[in-house]
Parts: sequence; structure tokens; C-alpha cells
Amino acid sequence: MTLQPMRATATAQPNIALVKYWGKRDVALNLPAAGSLSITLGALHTRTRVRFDDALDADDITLNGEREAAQTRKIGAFLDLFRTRAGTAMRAHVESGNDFPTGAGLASSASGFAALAVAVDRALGLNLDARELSMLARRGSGSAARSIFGGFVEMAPGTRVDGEDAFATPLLDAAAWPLKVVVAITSRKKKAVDSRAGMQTSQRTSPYYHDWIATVPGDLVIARQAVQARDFEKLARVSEASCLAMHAVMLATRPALIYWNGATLDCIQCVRALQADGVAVFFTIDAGPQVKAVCLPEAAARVADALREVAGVEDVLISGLGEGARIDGDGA
Ligand code: 2P0
Repeated sequence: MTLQPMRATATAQPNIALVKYWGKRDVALNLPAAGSLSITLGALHTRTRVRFDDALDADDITLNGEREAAQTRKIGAFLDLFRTRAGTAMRAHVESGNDFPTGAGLASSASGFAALAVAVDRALGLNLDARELSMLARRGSGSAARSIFGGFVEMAPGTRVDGEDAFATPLLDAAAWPLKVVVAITSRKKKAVDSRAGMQTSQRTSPYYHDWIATVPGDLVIARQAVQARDFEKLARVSEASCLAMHAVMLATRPALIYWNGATLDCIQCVRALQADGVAVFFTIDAGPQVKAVCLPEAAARVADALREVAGVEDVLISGLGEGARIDGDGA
């Protein structure tokens, strides 16, 4: 009775939170303790091909050309969420690749689980809507819930214990406010502590954790207003404050989470110097050493030139804002 295509290929793009997510209200359902607001990037891609196969007795998962037991377990558990809905036990081949460094603070888990959710939905013929896909992507990675959509996106933490109100929604299309993001790559090493483990340690041990969570709703109101009014200055102030507050929580975690290197701080100083010179730019940094400088389109070349001159910056990428996760071509 296999009328489903059983295979599909999808592309998704990472996103960068401007109001950050760091902490969970439920680990099993991966429910965030607070909301977040992000922009989806246009220049970075994850492409994921899924093929369900009756002949397999275990999932066969390849990420960037490599098979790894821990990833296979994590992705197998994610596939189970879809298999349960589709009423099948069939195992799958999954091949996923990124055109950017993986696990280095460039949100590869966001684009990875968003692409996988969309591809598996199509392969199994589930036809879930974007809200359901966002909730399922969240189970893989909290930030992946946001990469289902393009442009400016808000993630709701919800209050229900079953998590059915914890999903992302689009706030504004990329074309409606086409900001640029200049990414300064300061290291391609995989981070020592991943976000999932790091945020749970912060929640247990950082003396600032509860104050941090309490600041998020107010920051979201300001950021939402800034996006709706296309008020760059307002978005800049709240985004830098949210980023630095999150890093303060990380620094006060025991043992400390220091995701920055020397070049990270030098890039922050470079952005501040540009600001003092009247350039419309602000910085944000995730759980890794890369600095993302968000700017108005006319400032992008100058921001990129300045960041390229910072000692320790290995590469600079300029990205526009991107689209939500989608099926590629004919989907096969
Ligand atoms: C964010 N980060 O809002 C924040 C800022 C990193 C720092 O979302 O445990 O990989 O899989 O839900 O989504 C990275 O966290 O964590 C993240 P899980 P995720 O973009």
C-alpha cells in the first residue's frame, strides 16, 4: 500500500537569534524556558536527503559524509516521532550536508533538523502544516523550530505541559526588511560543550539564570516592535543586550562556559568602533566564537572590510536573509 514517495530532499537555512534562547522548561519535550526571535540566513544551507527502505534493519545516517553512533541515535529518535505518526517502523537512509562549518556556533542543528523534518514529512506523505513541522523540528533542536520559516521569526515558549503551544511563527518576510549579516569566522573547531549540555548546566549552576529568563519577555516586546517599525537602532540595542546577558549567564556557569576567543572580543570592539563612526551595524554571538554583524545593506561592504582586518578572523561571509525550509525540486 505504499503510495507515498518514501523519499524526499529538502533544504533549510540556519537562523541567528537576536533575542536569545538559553534554557529549557522541559528537557524531554525540548521546551524552551523563554521565547526567542531570530533571522533566517540566506547564504548558508543544509541539504538533507531521506529515503525509507523496507530492506533496512537500522537507520543509516550520514552527516557531512560521516557516520557517528551518537548522531545516529539522536536522529533515529527524531525519525521515530514521524514513524509513530505515519504508523510505520520502516528505517531510513539519511544523508545531510552543510555548506558551512558544523558545530561551531553557526546553528547547524537549526538548519539540520528543519531540513530533516520537511524531508521526512514529504517522504512519509504526512502533509503536516508549518506549525506542526515547527513543533517537531523543536524536538530535534529548539532553534530548528525557527528555521522552518524565513525572514524574521518568533519562537513562543508556550505554557502547556504537552508543548503543543511551543512553536515558531513568521513575523516579517525577508524582503520586507532585507538586512545583511556579516559573519566573521574566528575558528572552525567544534565547540567543547554543545548548546544542549551547556544550557542545562547554566540552568543548574549559573546564579544569573533566573534573572536572565525574566528579561526575555520584555526584550521580545522591544524586538518585535523594532522589527515591525523597521527601527534598526532599537533592534541593535535590544539584540546586543540580549546577547551579552546570555553570555553573562554562560560565564557565570560552573564550570564556566567561555565560547569566545580573543578574536571574538576584537570583532566586538571593531563593531563598536564602526557604530561610533555612524555605521548601522550591531553584533550578536551564539554558543561559539563567530561574530555575526547585522547591518543595513548599504553598510555590508564596509563592515566586511573592517572585520576582515581583525587579527584572528579566518574568513568573512556576507549573507542576506533567507527562506524557510522547503522541498527541493521535484522532491526526489
Ligand atoms: C539561540 N542558541 O537562540 C541560542 C543562542 C545558542 C545560543 O538555540 O538543546 O542547538 O537543541 O534545543 O537549539 C542553540 O541551541 O539547543 C541555540 P537544543 P539548540 O539561537
